[in-house]
Amino acid sequence: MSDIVLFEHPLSSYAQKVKIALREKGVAFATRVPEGLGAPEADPALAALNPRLEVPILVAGEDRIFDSSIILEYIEERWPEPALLPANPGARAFARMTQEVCDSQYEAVNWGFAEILWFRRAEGEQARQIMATAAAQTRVLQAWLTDRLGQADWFGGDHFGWADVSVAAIVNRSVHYGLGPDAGSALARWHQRLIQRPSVAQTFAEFDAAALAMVEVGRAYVKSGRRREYRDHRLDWMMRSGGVDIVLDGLRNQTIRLSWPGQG
Ligand SMILES: N[C@@H](CCC(=O)N[C@@H](CS)C(=O)NCC(=O)O)C(=O)O
Repeated sequence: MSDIVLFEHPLSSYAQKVKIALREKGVAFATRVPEGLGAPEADPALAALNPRLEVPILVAGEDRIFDSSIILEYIEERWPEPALLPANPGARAFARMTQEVCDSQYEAVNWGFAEILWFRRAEGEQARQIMATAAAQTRVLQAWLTDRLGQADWFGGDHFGWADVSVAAIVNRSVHYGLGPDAGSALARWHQRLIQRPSVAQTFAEFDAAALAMVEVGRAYVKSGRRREYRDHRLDWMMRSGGVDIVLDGLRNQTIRLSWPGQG
């Protein structure tokens, strides 16, 4: 049994980021989906690992690390080869800025789309309008990424690296939603190269299997008393993209929780 355990969910873009990095480095690890994720009452076992009650969490011997970006830093420091971060300070900052926008602005758009598609927070015209808003914002973010990619094979230039790991699950999720980059565009060609990598192919296969199940269980998940966390960029996204009443309804009927501390 590996002493490296990743608490995760295969649909989480943050967890996928960590799995791709571990697999690129050839680090053996086990995965667990915490029982208590989204449970009506905070699960003490999960809270002991992360008071925010979020995955991913990496348990490595004595070390317990939450937050995908901090986990990525840990992985790079503990298993330096092959390096994901470039050596040059400017290039390192470039990679981290790409990660930051993917983790905040772009992830929130994908998440909002799933709140409608899988968790059925809206029906009819409102659902159509929120999904159209997400599609328009996806185009803006993909244009930003395309510009950053330029003519290079990878966001890291000649080498697959940190920025590619950070963009991977985020853009792949758009592809899954039918909102992928235009066929033949530099970003679409990057995605084609990306899915050839064994680290990525395995991670995306796990995503695909879970996404298939979600079509069936999304609505039931919310009705079963589980609460989804609305926080930071995600909450902001729902408020500015046509979902103010979704937030208020979810708080009233307890299918939504806000972030720790307070509503844990
Ligand atoms: N900043 C954190 C965000 C992690 C996060 O939001 N995880 C989501 C899954 S994608 C979660 O566990 N949510 C708990 C919930 O909805 O109850 C990271 O980068 O790891």
